Amino acid sequence: MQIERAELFQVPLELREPFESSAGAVHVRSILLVALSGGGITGWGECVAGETPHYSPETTETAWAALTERLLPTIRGTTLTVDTEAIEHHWTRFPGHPMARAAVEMAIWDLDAKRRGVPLCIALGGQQKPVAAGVSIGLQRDDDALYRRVEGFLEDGYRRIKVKIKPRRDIMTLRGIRDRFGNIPLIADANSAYTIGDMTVLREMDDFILMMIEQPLAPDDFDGHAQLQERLLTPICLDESIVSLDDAERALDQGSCRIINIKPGRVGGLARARGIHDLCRERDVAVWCGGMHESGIGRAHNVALATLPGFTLPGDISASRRYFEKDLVTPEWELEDGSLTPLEAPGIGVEVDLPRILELSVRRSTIG
Ligand code: OSB
Ligand code: MG
Repeated sequence: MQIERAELFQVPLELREPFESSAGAVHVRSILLVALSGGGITGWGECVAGETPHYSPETTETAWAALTERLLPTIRGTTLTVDTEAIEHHWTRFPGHPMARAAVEMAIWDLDAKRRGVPLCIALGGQQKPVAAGVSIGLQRDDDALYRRVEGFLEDGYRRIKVKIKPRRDIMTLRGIRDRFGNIPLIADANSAYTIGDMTVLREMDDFILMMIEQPLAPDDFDGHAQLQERLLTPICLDESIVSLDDAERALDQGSCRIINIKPGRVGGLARARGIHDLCRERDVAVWCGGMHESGIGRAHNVALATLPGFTLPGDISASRRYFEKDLVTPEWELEDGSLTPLEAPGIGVEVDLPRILELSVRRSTIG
């Protein structure tokens, strides 16, 4: 069936609290939504590019250009489905822009699953089952503010806490959390704020029995991460470094990490994310689903992906409330027993609030 129409919306959504990492603070998410329609059905995808080129070179602006000038015009009128080979072949004409491409690819997954009448989790090869939710907490004004956040999220039932760290906002903070909250499942995410010269302080973190340290060094520093992993007891988890299946293979071959955070946006879509999952599963390496402050649409894709069997650790998949005053989907994503569960309805399962998206959109492009 043909993809008759492609639409792109830019929807600014204010975060309920600004999110600060070693890369800076985010107040408003400029969410890009892709809607692909054919035969009376619409599939939805979300682009996770940030407002600034900190986490990755892509931004809302580069993604907008890639989508409107190349990706959407060439998708419209095709009969592409999630048959991975044909799509992969299509993408070879458009190198780069993984986050923009992922938004299109996810919309195709949703469209296909809706046509077939199956939930996205099933279409991907997962199960319709709850997935354990963790929460990622940004850098706070001071440690007391952070401890209050940790306490609140533990009360909400989150199964694991992740905190952002950077040089001089690390050892004391982590010790403070351990002193107050005991043995909770805890991750420290550095977003590349350290160098191999920080070996001593990174090794001190072994005292805190973290589940993992996420992305301590620069994204391209596979050797440095391998050296560090050799001297750390704490598993290293890579996020920014893993943009492709080749990156994942290289990281595992070199011993640069023991865990991978998979984000479909970062790696160019759900099929590629699943490919990295499959590789890790073969090698007995645990993976978990990362987050990029998605709306309920991107979250639905992440939740579906996280039902694959290799996602054995809680994801950065939190309830709608954790991020936004009001989400773009109904029902909103809610925590139940520390988990989110994909709905039984076809595709992403949640209903997209189109009137609200139209009302909030600051930019819109229609092709077809
Ligand atoms: O490094 O995992 C990260 C958000 C935006 C960009 C990068 C990261 C994050 C988060 C938040 O940690 C995860 C979430 O709750 O969506
Ligand atoms: Mg990270």
